[in-house]
Amino acid sequence: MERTFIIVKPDGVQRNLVGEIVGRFEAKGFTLVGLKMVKVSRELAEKHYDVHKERPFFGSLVEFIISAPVVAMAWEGNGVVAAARKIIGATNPLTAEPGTIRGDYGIDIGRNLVHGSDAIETAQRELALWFGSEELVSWEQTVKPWLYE
Ligand code: DAT
Ligand code: MG
Repeated sequence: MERTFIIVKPDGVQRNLVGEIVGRFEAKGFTLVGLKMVKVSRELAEKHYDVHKERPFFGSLVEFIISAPVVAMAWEGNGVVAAARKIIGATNPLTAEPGTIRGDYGIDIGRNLVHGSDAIETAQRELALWFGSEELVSWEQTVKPWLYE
């Protein structure tokens, strides 16, 4: 089953939106298979955002993600990678649709609350970077017949 990697960024934790953000994915029906609070090291931040290292905002992005704790999560379900990106909304919260996390709670592109993997291969890379295999829990959600035909 497909998995994706989600982070509640420092602004989401500081603004007490962890429950709200976790709740969006829970309510959709996806299965939580990993969850931990992390004070991110500079090394991990730079690896996570490696794809952006030539961008002008790379420095501020790294400083931001290490500035306060984050909540890292793994979610499982059919089509979860693309669906989670829709739940999160567009990168810039000002143009993100209302009803998305960023559209409902953010203003600034540098304070956009959530990270979500952008493709299945990215999710695999990010999950391996952030979680040990023993930290990811495979379990059978008993409600599954009521979510999947
Ligand atoms: P996303 O988080 O929607 O996948 P991304 O991968 O393009 O967006 O960029 C990673 C993060 O970098 C993004 O969440 C916020 C920041 N960022 C992106 N574009 C930016 C820009 N033009 N100016 C400042 N920060 C930016
Ligand atoms: Mg991205």
